[in-house]
Amino acid sequence: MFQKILIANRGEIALRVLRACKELGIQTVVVHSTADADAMHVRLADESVCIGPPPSRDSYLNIHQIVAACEITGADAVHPGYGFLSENAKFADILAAHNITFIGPSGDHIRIMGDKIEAKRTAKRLGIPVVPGSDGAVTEEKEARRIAAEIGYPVIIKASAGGGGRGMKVALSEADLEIALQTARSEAGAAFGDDAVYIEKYLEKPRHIEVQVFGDGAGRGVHFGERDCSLQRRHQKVWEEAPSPALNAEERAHIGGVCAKAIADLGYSGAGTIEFLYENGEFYFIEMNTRLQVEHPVTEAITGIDLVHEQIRVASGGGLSVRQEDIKFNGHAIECRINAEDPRTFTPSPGTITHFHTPGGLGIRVDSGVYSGYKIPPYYDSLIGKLIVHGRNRVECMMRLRRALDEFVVDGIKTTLPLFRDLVGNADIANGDYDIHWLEKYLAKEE
Ligand code: MV4
Repeated sequence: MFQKILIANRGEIALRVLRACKELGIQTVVVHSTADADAMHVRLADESVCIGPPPSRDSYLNIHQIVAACEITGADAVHPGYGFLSENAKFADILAAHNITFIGPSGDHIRIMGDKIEAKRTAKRLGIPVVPGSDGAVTEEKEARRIAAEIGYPVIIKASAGGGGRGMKVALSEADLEIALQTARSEAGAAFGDDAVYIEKYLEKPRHIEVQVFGDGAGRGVHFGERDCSLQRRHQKVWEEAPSPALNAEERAHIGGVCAKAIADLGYSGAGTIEFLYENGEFYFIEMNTRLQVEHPVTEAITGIDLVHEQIRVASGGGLSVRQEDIKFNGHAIECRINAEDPRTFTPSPGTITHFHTPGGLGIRVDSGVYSGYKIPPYYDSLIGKLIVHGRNRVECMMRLRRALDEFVVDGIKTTLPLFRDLVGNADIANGDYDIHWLEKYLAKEE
C-alpha cells in the first residue's frame, strides 16, 4: 500500500480523495494555487504545497510543479481527481518515469480513449455496440456522402480530438453535408490542432447512460451498473441518477457484462466510464472516460462500495476488493450538482458564502469543500457541492430529495438549488420520462 498520496486537484473532489486516504491510513499531500490557500482540503491535509498563481495552467495543470511537489514531500502516488490532469497521458507517463504511481489507467489506455476515432475502433473490436458510421477519419466529401447515404440522415460529424460535446456538427440532409464537413474540420483543426473528423448516424431522442467499470490491470474487469446522466445543459450534467429509470435488470446485466468483459480483455487498470446513447432499447457507444467521475457517488450509494478505495487498492497492486457476484444493487440514488451560478441563466456567481447549512438524515450525503465565510475564487469551475440522496426505491429517493433541498441553505451567492426545487416537483422528472434534450427545452419554456 502507498505511504503518501499527493492529491492533484481542488474543491470537493480533493476532499473526497483525502477522506479515502485518511480511512486507509495513508498520509496526504495537497497542492494548491495561491487562490486556494484557505480551501478546506488544504486545512485537512497532512501537508500542502503551493504550486503557483491562480490560473490553472500555472498551477493545477503545471506538471513540473506537481512532480517537484512529489519529490519534495516523498509522495509515492498521485490521485488526479477529475478534470485538470486526470486524462493527460503525458502526465501519467512522466509520473511513471519518476517511479511515482498515477492512480488511474496507463498512459497508453488514456491516449487510446482520448482519440475518439481510436476509442470507437477499440470499443467495436472489444464487442461493445457502437453508433453506425464511418470506420475512421473522413476527409473527402464524396466519401462522406457515400457513408451518410448508407446510414441515413440525419448524421453528425464529430472531431476525433473533441469529446464532451466539443466540435460537433449535424447534417439533416445531403444539402447540409459539405458545409458540416468543412466547418467541423476547420473548427477541429483550430481548436485541437487535429482536423480528423468522423461521421455517425445522429440519434434524435436518446438518453445518456454510462456504465461504471473497473479493471484490475491483470485481466479482470467488473461493472458497477449504470448512471443516467441525460439531464444536461450545454453538455454540463446537472442531475444524475442510478439506476437509470429506463432500464430493467436484464438490460443492465447484459450491457454491464459486455463492458466488464471488454475492460478485462483490454487489460485496463482502475476506474472507467463507458458512455452510451440509449434509444429504442439499444445501446450505442460514444466515448469512454478514463477517470473517476463527478457523479460516482450515486454508484457508491446503490452498491455500498467506496470507488476511491478501489482505485487506490488497484493502483497499489492490491486488486479489487469485490468480484462481480459481490456487487449488489440496492435502491435508488440521485445527485444534484450545486453550482455557484444563476439558476436560470447559469452565469457564474462567485463571492463569499455568508451562510452554509447542509441537510442531514437517513440517505443524505453532501460532498462539498465550502463552508460559512468561504470566498469562492472566480478562476475555476462553479461546482460548490453535490447533494446525493439514497432511498429504497425511486419514490422514496425523490421524497427525501425534496425534503433535503428544503433544508439546504447557501446564502451570499446565487446557486442552482432553486432549479432542483422546481425539477423535483415536475411530472416528467417524477416519472423518469426525459431524454438528453429535456432540460434545455424545459429551461427555454420557463424563460
Ligand atoms: C451524439 C448525439 C446524437 N447522435 N451522437 C454530445 C456530447 C458527446 N459526448 C456526444 N454528444 C452527442 N452525441 C450521435 N450519434 C447527441 C449528443 C448530444 C448529447 C449527448 C449526451 C448528453 C447530452 C447531449 C446533448 C446534445 C447532444
